Amino acid sequence: MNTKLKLLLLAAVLLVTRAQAAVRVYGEASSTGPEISVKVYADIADTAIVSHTFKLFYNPADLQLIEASHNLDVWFLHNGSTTVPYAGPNESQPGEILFTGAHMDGRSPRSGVTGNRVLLGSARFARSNPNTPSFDLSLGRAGHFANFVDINALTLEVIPGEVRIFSVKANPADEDLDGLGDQWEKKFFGDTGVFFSDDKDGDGVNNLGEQAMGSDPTDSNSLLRLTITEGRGRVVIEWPSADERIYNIEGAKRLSDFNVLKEGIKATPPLNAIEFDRSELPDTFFFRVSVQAPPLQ
Ligand SMILES: [Ca+2]
Ligand SMILES: [Ca+2]
Ligand SMILES: [Ca+2]
Repeated sequence: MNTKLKLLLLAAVLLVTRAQAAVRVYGEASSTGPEISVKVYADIADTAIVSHTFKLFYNPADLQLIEASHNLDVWFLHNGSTTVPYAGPNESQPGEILFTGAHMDGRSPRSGVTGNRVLLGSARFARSNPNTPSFDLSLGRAGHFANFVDINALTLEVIPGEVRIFSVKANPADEDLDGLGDQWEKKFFGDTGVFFSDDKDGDGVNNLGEQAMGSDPTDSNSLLRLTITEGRGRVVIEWPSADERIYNIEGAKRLSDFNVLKEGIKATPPLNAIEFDRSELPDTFFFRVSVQAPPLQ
C-alpha cells in the first residue's frame, strides 16, 4: 500500500469518528398537571466520562422549583471505604439550576460512565399559571472550566463536536405539559386549550380526574361513582369502568382510616362489580375506589 492511500484511509476513519459526539445531552419534560418534571440524560459513547456540569434554565415567572437532584446511583464520590457526600445542584440563581456531577470511585479508579440514557439529574417544579413551560440546557460553566471530562482527564467540550447539548422536549403525548393527553383534549374539547384543573361539566371532578377515570369531561352524568346495594346477605359494589384501568376497592369504619380490600381489579367496561358478605362487614362501613390509569395518549 503506498503512503498516499494510507493517508486517505486515515482521513476517512477520522471523519467517521467525528460524525458522532462522544456525549449527547438532552432533556425530557412531563407533567402530572400541578407539577412538571424534567429529566436530563446523556448518551455517552466512545469514551467513559468522570464528570459533567450543565445548566437547566426555566422561567421563574411560570414555575417554582420544588426540588433538583443528582442521579446518585451513577454520579458519586467514593473514597474506597465510604461514599463521600457532595453538594446538590446549585439553585441560587432564579431561573437556572447548575448541576455538577462526578463519578470518582476509589474502589475502581479507572472506571467512568458510558451508556445511553444515563440520567444526569432531574428537577421538579410547581406551576404558577397555565402557561406551557419551556426549558433550555447549556454547558454548566463558561471559560476554562472543565464541564465534561473523560477518564483520561480530557476536557471533551473543547474538542469541536464532542459534546452536543440538545433541547428539553415535552412528552410527545402531552406537548403543552398540562398533564392531559393532547389526543384526549382534542377528542373531548376540539383543541388543547383546556387545563387540567377545569371542570367544564361541573360534576365536581376536574379534567385530570376525568382523564384518569376514563369518564366524559363534558357530561356531568359521566364520572366514577360507586353504587352500593344490599340484599340477601350480600353487599354489591358497582362502578362505571373504562378500558385499561386497574381499580382498588378500599373500605373503612371511619372516613380517616381506609384500607385496601381488593386490589388490582381489571376493568370490565362498561361496569365493574364486586360482592362482599354482609356479615363480614361492621354495621357502618364506607367504601371508596381508586383507579390506576394507563399512560397519556
Ligand atoms: Ca396536554
Ligand atoms: Ca368534570
Ligand atoms: Ca364528567
